[in-house]
Amino acid sequence: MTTAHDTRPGLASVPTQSVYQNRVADYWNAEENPVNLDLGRIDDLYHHHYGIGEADWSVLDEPDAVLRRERLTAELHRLEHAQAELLASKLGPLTAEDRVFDAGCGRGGGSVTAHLRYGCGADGVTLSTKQADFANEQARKRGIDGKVRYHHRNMLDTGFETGAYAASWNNESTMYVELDLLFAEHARLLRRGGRYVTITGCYNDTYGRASREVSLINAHYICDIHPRSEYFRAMSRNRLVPVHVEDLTQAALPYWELRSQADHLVTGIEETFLTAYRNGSFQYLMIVADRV
Ligand code: SAH
Ligand code: GPP
Ligand code: MG
Repeated sequence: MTTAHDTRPGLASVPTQSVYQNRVADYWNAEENPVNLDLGRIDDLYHHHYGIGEADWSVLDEPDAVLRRERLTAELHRLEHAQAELLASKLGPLTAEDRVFDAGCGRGGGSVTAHLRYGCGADGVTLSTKQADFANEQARKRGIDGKVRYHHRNMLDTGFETGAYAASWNNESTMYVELDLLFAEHARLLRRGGRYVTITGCYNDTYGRASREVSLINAHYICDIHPRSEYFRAMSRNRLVPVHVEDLTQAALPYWELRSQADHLVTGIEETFLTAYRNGSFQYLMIVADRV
């Protein structure tokens, strides 16, 4: 038996998962895309999100085929890491005594990024046992497993201690859950004055309902992208007050343009993202909020 507040890895009792959540777990337990593993191997920061910022297009002109592949891989990783740093920069100021909560942590790169920046402790949760084990092994290799821990748990019902966290985030993981349940759990975990950040893809309800491209992205990842308006409605119902909102759609385009040229890394979803961003039906959005 373990207690509901036990935050040590491997000891959590995981609540019964829904059929949908089992399917999401299966996806992440099986996932081994080179676009994620080859990038992560460069510096052992494994990200499952996209990149932002201007790209170094000169990598495409590299005449040596092997070097061209390497440079493309490194450039995509640089852009993905820039996204992680942008999110982490909005969590603080934080001290080494603070704890942060990484909701839908993937292979763990986001929590490592936050820890390296602030020295803070971190708890990440994922539905995938394989991801949690992988991320804990990475933390052990870095010698930060005393501060950064990953758990096989549901982010809607973590069992972690109420008010124990100075900051929390979802980096491209909100599209797997009901926002009211998600924000209720963040509001419970965050102390008053705590900071919440999300970077996410949402559909633009100026355009109407979800476009064909948004539906294709949902099918590809087994997720359910929310409309932009729903974020603000659900936050205001759950004591989360936005202090900064930034549309990162334009900043996301170079990453997808470059990725679509990387024959050794493409997964087939690249053109769909480019079309969705360009036709305005889909937005890459960052929301920073205070827990009041
Ligand atoms: N935030 C990470 C990973 C994003 S991928 C990064 O930026 O690298 C989406 C992640 O959400 C996966 O790890 C998946 O397991 C997780 N996830 C989806 N639904 C979840 C749920 N209900 N509880 C916990 N994790 C969940
Ligand atoms: C990123 O993960 C993708 C998601 C978490 C789901 C959808 C996100 C949206 C913004 C809609 P990844 O890095 O594993 O994807 P890929 O394998 O395509 O690089
Ligand atoms: Mg990826």
